[in-house]
Amino acid sequence: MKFLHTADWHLGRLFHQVQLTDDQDFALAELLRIIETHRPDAVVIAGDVYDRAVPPPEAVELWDRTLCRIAGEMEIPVILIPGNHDSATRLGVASELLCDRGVHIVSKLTRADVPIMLRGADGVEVAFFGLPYAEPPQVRELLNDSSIGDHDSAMRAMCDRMREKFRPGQRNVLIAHAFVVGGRESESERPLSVGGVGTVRAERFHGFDYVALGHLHSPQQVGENAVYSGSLLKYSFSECEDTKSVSLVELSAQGEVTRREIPLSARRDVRRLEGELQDLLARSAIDLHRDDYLHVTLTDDGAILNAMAKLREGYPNVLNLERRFLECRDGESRAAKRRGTSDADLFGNFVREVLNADASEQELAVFAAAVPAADAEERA
Ligand SMILES: [Mn+2]
Repeated sequence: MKFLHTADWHLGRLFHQVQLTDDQDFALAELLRIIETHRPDAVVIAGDVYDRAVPPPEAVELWDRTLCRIAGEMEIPVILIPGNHDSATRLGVASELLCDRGVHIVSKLTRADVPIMLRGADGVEVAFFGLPYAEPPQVRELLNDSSIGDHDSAMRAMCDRMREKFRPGQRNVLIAHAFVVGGRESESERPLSVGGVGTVRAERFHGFDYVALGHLHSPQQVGENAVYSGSLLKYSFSECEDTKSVSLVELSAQGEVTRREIPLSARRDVRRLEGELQDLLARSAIDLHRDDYLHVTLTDDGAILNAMAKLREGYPNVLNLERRFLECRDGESRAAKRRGTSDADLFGNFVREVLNADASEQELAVFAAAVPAADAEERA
């Protein structure tokens, strides 16, 4: 049995006010090519198809188109669960009809212990258990078990129920959306619990041959055969160093797991740049990827008027701008550099920077008159 594991598409996401639908379309087109090339027996999506409970129409259209390509045209079964960003009810519309067409949306907790049985081209039969994301009280109510108070105890109870359905010699895969202890976080994940830990322990998954996880956006393994495929795109600047990928998993009749990460490329990368404005603008002229989404740290001293607008002349998609005033440059501290510079000179430099002209006699006089009052106020 060969299946493709992906998660955290977050369709409809805004990144610093930029609508990412075109970027997601680009990445999904590549995902479709990967599926066509490798012809897996199933595609597993471990939650957060959408970024919001009520996604924008473009996001729904992209989901519709992608799902029809995989399950319709390519006739490859798709198994998915809602994550904490999805509305289980909305994502699960018509799920009982769609399973006849190879689209298995496990959106109801009551269906979590009913495995989806699929047979691979190699004849290996696998039970896929989908666990839709749920808050601990929902699990407590479903199981009528007052000992369930957090995500960890809810996961333990749900996995226990699934294990009761294991058949001898059967291979079992769990699909879940959770924060496993020890996993590395990114800035683009929404915490699963307010004021609590929200984590689950990897040993809750014992007995499963593979656990296809969603939630954490960096691809990573967190337990024996418990894996985060990672998100479709970099959704924060904390993910600059990530290589986004999907996992191609092969599960043998004996339960041996072989996994390959297949990298996904992006229409625009998410990067950090640092330097002085003029240097960065000079570099932008020869930067083939000047359309990337950028976080820029400017290290210039002094004021820069309209720094963002100036930067965007070279790099149109600067999304975040930060100023860093270096304490020590050229072996000389700023304070030392400034020492001996009078208030009037500082003001003159500022006016020159902002207006591109020297301060007039009159302006200097107004400034000189205002300084003693400001000094007195500061001392008071
Ligand atoms: Mn997510």
